[in-house]
Amino acid sequence: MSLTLLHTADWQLGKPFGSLQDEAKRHRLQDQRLRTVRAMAATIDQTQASLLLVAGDLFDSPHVTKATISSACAAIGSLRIPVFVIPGNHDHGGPDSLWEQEFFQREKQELAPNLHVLLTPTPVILDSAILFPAPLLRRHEPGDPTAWIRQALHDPSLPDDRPRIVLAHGTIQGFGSVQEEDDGLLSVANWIDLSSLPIEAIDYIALGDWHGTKQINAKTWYSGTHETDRFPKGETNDPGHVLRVTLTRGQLPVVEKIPRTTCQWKQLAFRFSDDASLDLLSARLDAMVATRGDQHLVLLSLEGTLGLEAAARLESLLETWKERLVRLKLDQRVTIAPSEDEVAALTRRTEDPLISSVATQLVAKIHGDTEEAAIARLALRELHAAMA
Ligand SMILES: [Mn+2]
Repeated sequence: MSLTLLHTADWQLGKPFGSLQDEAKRHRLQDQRLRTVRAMAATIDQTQASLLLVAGDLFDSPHVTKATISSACAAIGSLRIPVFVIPGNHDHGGPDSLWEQEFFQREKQELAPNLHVLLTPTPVILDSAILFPAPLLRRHEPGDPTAWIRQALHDPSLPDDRPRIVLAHGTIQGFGSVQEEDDGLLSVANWIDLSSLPIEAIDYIALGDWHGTKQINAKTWYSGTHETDRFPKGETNDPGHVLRVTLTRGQLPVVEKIPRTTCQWKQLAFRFSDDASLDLLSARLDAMVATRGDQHLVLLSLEGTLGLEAAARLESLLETWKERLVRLKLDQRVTIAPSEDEVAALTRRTEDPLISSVATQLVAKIHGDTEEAAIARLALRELHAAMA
């Protein structure tokens, strides 16, 4: 028998996005994570998936608000297929965890009867598959949470006609998340030792924790987060998808990446070659974002030199984009270098001897790498803008 499922992880619902100052924009990002869960209904229709797996970190923290729990349950309930979840390091299980709390239990029952939280390392036998969950019951699990599966796979009482799926959350690189223990020894937390799993007895390993979508081997994938939540970390990190996985017992999985993210976290590096290149930057941003500033976050790195007039125009351009975008993160390394004409216009103002005198003193200080020189350049830019 063959099974089509969706594999996703790291929703981190309730993520605070504390680095954003504007409250409405923070809510925009928080809300989008939830909307993207609801939008999976369309993916389920298109793919005819009959199961959804969330490989950990559904919530951002074990202490999310009750409102976050309610909206998560409502969104999951709207999906109308069984949703199987393991707790990850952000929303780990264990005594008194959010999963055990009465409020969560009640909301799950009323809003999301299709939600199944797997808190025990034991096989889950479904009509269409067998799940081998590796829930995290504390934030840093010192042992390999999948260790129990090595034996369990060989249990002769398990039906052998349906695909076997491992569901786990953590790192597969031993050096990836080294923790210092109380006794000063270093150990690796939440380390999934893939090489110890009998891969020939498994049909698919659904992993969570790494936010980019990543294939590890023919049967093992990180789905990545459904809704991108950080600026790009290298070319190989590619978040914002859900995976459509088609499984037949004993055959290699067929996996398709389906783009799902709404928010676009983009990076743009730009070097000003002359004052006219400011228009080029403006055009680049327009082309990248168009009228969808409410969906874009841009990490903008600026280098090069600009004259006083162009530097002031850059300031007003950045002011605009700061408002338009959900977030403008700036890496500003532009040097202000007044042109000869600009210097002359400020220092030879016979009608304003005071302005000329101040400008002359500032011009004398603008050269070099010191903080004083940088302040003098900014002061000159402001003086120039005031005289315009
Ligand atoms: Mn995680």
